[in-house]
Amino acid sequence: MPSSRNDNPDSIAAIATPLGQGGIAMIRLSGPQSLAIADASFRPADPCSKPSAAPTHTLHFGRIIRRGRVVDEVLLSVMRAPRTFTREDVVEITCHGGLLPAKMVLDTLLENGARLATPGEFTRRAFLNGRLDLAQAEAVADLIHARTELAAAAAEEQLAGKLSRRINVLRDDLMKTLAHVEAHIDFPDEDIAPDTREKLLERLQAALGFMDELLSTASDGRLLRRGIRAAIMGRPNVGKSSLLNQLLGQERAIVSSIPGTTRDTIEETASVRGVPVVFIDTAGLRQAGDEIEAEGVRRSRHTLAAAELILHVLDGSKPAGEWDHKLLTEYAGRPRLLVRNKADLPRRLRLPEGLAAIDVCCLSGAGGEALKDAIKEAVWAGGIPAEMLQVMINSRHEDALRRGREAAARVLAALRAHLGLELVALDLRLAAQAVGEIVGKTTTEDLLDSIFSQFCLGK
Ligand SMILES: Nc1nc2c(ncn2[C@@H]2O[C@H](COP(=O)(O)OP(=O)(O)OP(=O)(O)O)[C@@H](O)[C@H]2O)c(=O)[nH]1
Ligand SMILES: [Mg+2]
Repeated sequence: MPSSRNDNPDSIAAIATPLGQGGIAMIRLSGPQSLAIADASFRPADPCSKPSAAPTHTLHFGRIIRRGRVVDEVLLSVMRAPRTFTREDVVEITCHGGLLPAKMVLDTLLENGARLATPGEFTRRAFLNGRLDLAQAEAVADLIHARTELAAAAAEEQLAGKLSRRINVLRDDLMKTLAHVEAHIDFPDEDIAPDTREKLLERLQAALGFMDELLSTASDGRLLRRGIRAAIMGRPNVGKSSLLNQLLGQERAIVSSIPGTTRDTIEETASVRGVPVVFIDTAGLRQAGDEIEAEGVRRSRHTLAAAELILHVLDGSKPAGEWDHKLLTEYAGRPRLLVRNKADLPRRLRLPEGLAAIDVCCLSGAGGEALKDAIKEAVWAGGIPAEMLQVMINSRHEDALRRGREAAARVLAALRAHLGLELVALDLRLAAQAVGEIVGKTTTEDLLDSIFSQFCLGK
């Protein structure tokens, strides 16, 4: 069970759609007074369909009235507990888009007794009321922030409870072992029978193996959630901005035959075989001609230092110059791909022994797909099997699992060495607790605050 429950909650309201102009906006209201607050704010077109008298999961047309004046024409939906996102009475009001109508509807609800929701508070209530566990609640945020279809698919699996189910099995297993060990503590004369000990060891071994399997998904999970940063680097005029545009499939950066065109860094995200990649176009590296270019070069260096992958672009139609060699040596130790551009022109570039490049032509787009494969291969060798997608853990899960694994490994060693069972029980309890944190069986207010504060308002 979650550690804190909402025994007498107030009713909360927030605008759930992004702020700005749009076709419609939606205001969400949740809590025990939702229907009463809706009654006070809403005048139904059909006088019989007062929200508090309406059946659950029904939609009503009418007006929001504030201090006797019409605020907006709206559609209001009534959803009664417990079949709602928060498991409380929920009212959703759809009004005309644009900041003002939505804000005035919200103000009306606040004046009639609702409190403004904090970020993620609806999802927090869904968690506290047992509608979602903690891993599922995090999946809601992952889904909202997903930048590729693959990331969204992973979030959907987590939301559906695939990870949670396995974590619960693991925790139950540890608890069963604990019960066994504790039973023997109560009868201090008897040691654990050899065959029982064998069984316990086997079960623990399996639990450790499973934890390792989950832990191995952490780096891919991180990749899917936040993607990687790939900086496009090279001498001026080699076609860096052209390459950025080609990878994005849009004319994002200015391309010109004048060396030193790009002054500032430009970044944009694209999906490369399912991985979100933030491509960063940088100013060409050379002895800067003026103050602005010097600042551009400084920014390029800064970006390059932080990038997880470097796409080093070279002009295939020109012999390698001093700067090419300089950059080839300078970034030799970093994860990088060499991209030989201008494949449509006669090749004059000779690469130093042992270096291989991918040939592309940014004018025709030739070589683009091979480059994307190489990028994917560089960051994500092997790809992600479908069953792994179901249990892609995040860094919080990783931390909890590591602690759980350490404790379980101590248990294994202690059992093998016939050490005292009290100590074994203590570590088993620690392991089960750490694993339980993932789904929120054990939580603290601070942990919940840190998770839900990352959500948007109205979610
Ligand atoms: N023939 C040929 N020209 C290309 C190709 N790719 C880019 N160019 C040309 O090369 C010139 C420089 O391209 P940019 O993309 O602006 O080069 P850059 O590396 O961003 O240059 P800076 O921003 O000045 O550092 C432009 O005139 C492009 O049209 C290519 O594949 N073949
Ligand atoms: Mg450029």
